[in-house]
Amino acid sequence: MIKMTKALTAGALALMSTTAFAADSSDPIVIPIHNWSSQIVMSNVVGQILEEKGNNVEYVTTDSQAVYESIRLGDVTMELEVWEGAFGASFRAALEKGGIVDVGDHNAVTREDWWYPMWTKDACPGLPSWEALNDCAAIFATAETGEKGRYLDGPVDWLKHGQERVAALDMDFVVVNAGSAAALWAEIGAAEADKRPVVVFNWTPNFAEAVWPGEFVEFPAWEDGCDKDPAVGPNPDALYDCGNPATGYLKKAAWDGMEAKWPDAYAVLEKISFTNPQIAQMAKLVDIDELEPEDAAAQWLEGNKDVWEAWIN
Ligand code: TMO
Repeated sequence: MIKMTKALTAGALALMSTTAFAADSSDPIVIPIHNWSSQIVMSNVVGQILEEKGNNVEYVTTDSQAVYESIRLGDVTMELEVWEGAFGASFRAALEKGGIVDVGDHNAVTREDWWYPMWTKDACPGLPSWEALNDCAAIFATAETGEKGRYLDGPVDWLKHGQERVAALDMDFVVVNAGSAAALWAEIGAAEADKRPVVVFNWTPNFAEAVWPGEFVEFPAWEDGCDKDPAVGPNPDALYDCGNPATGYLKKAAWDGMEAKWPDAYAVLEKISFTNPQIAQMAKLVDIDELEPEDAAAQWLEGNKDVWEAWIN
């Protein structure tokens, strides 16, 4: 009897290891958290979905560029918001080195660039052209920027290369980096009362589009290589003389060992796909409704069961 049980057990084990029933590792799946709201809420949404499935999840706050190196090395398991404009270069560099995989696109179109609330156009009617913006530079001048216009760029780790663009296109602007995303919203909010012209970094999908109608500045269109080859773009001697992609991707990425270690979770990650309105809603729950990210995620999951239950069954 004992012998038979042993044989059976061995047989069952052999069967398990050669079929698709391998269980996910109980080690925590490490999900990185960055410094803009949709990414923080989406990461909590996906973390809560994976916990619901029985996975262990750990969140770590990381730099949004260095994360691609951490994923490649397996220290971080996935990234849920790879924005083409801000992170395409770091993601491509990590892909070339190996250790990270492209887990596909969200059903979303993204744009990240210089942006103004619509009232700004009253003072600078030639907008959205970047040349018209530059001709209006003086209306964006502050005590801090002297004769030149002030452009409030994103936090440094988003690597928007605002300074390089100003130099490459010979613009009369001073680039100031915001300390946080909240500083961008404060700048727009402060300008709103007296409809003062402002130009700041912004993106879509985001909660901001539902609050302040506005437009992106139209720079020379992005071309592949604009960040690598000076010949690309209107200035033959400079990099970054183009706008960011106007119809950028939003990808998911993972450590290339994830599929073997957490096959079920990886299968869910492959299916996950959020849309522009869903992503804007995630940001709104934090930036307008002022929920904590984990509560925002729980609320989002509660209201969107039809969306995510299909991914886990
Ligand atoms: C990376 N971001 C969405 C803030 O531009």
